Amino acid sequence: MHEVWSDSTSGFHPASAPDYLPEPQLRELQLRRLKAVVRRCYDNVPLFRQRMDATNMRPDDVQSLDDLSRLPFTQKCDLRDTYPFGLFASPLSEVVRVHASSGTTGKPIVVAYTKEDLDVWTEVIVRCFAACGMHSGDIVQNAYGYGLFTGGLGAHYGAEALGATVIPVSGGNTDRQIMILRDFGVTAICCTPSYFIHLIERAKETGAGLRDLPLRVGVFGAEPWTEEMRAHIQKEAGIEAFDIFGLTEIIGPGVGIECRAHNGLHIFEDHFLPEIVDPESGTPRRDGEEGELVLTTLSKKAMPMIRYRTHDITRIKTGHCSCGRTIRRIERIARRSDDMLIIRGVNLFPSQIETVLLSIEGTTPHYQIIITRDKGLDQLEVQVEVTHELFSDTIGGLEQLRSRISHQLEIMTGLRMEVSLVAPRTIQRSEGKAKRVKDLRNAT
Ligand code: DLL
Repeated sequence: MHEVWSDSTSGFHPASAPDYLPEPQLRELQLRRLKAVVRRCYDNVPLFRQRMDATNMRPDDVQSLDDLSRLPFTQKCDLRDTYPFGLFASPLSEVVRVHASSGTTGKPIVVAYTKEDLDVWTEVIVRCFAACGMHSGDIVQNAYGYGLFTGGLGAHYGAEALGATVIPVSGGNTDRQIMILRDFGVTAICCTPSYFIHLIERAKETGAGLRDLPLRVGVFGAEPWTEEMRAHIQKEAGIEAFDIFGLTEIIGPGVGIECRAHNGLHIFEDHFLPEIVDPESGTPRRDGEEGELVLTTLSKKAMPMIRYRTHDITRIKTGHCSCGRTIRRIERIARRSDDMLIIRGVNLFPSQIETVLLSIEGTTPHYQIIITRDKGLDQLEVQVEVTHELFSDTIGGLEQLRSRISHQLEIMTGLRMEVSLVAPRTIQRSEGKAKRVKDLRNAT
């Protein structure tokens, strides 16, 4: 069993959490757990044993945290190839929950939790919420999807354990979300940042401004977002917005979160050991250097992950956080190594486009990138919604805005692209993760 903090209301004392362990103690705990998890995988997961045997490595060869880099990587395709239960390290009789991630093609990937795994998950979500200044007595509207997606149930149990009142509304039904926000005196909301922007917009349309509500905290994640989006959300809703990170393969939400310093995301590294590697060669990179985030679960029982390649690009921040937590931070995740689009030979990340759009007055955070191929040449169109005020402006005014966006995009990306200004509410809203890129190159 993992330690559970005792307190008369929430069962939680933030100051005693492992977030503040002195570094030598934290490293010692990590090494102890790393040795145990490597042994568990070797004894129970045939794929892992084969890979270790192929490099002539035995679990006892893990003697220091530096030995981590000698262990084999795990990739998403390993989960697909062993679908559905091939990477489980516990018998099914001990698995009390499964979740799955839909993925874009083919079969989903399946993950498993024992009772102890669920306790760890609850614990890290409690630590997340505490880092956002949430406490017992908060009223939490949980608008992450419930079901196979990890967002809903993951946040749910953590909020309950914190002693908050949870409203398990799940995603969608925007007008009902706004009604609940208003009528139930909600103080904290959990959803994707793109969905919250949609809530702000819909609330404005119905004349129910969010700024006047008791809502104080937003816990947003599951997709990349930018500082510009944070500024927009905080201004429009009058709340403090936090970035929460996680992935199905590792546990779900709760791998890391920002604290109130908003200077990177603390990783709960007593449970999830982070490394940064070169995305191509897999060679480890030092703290401070950008690369792909690789995570090892240190305490998971049902489905531990050794050196899982996340494809998320970030860096481990150096130096200490002003909040006093000793667990390390990563920089916010703006892109994935497999998100990169190659347009006429130039590398392009959708986040570059978003940064430009959000810095230009008159555009809204709703946009779509459409890629086609014409006579063998890639064509890129960016459709951007403009505000009501601007849309009713003169043709000259709109044209001026269009060429400003086009110019700024070219400076940022080095690519010329077609910009189309579209009427408010034309671009489809998502209730979960936003899908901004339509790559039709193989269809044209
Ligand atoms: O999105 C888990 C989650 C639920 C996280 C709710 C936060 C809140 P997956 O569906 O497996 O799991 O997607 C994981 O989403 O590898 C990142 O590429 C991306 N992602 C998740 N959180 C963030 C974030 C959930 N805060 C994948 N910023 C990850 C940027 C994020 N990208």
